[in-house]
Amino acid sequence: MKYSIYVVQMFLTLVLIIGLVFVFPIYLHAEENVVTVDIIKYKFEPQEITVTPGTTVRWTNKEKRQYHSVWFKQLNEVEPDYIFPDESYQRKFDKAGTFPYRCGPHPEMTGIVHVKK
Ligand SMILES: [Cu+2]
Repeated sequence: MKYSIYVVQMFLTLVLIIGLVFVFPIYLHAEENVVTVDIIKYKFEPQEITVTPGTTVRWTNKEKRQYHSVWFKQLNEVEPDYIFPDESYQRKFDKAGTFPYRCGPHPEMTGIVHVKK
């Protein structure tokens, strides 16, 4: 019985070390290259952005009440969850290209992410 507790302790310590060694740098790295877009007054602001490959784009809903979504419909994706005020949605762009998107509930709200080396 004592032995199994020791094994469990060893395992948990190992998980913790692996977590610190591998997960923490990934988290730091993700914060390195972030471009933000605000969603305010039924607009993506800025509406058009150009980023380098590997950049994470983070959209934050700055409305008082209205929810929106960031939907890359032209990539044949399903619409993601709505972003409510003060919430954000983010996505990493690894490949070069032009990525238009829109808001699900408001088709007139559109934006473009250009990814260029
Ligand atoms: Cu919207």
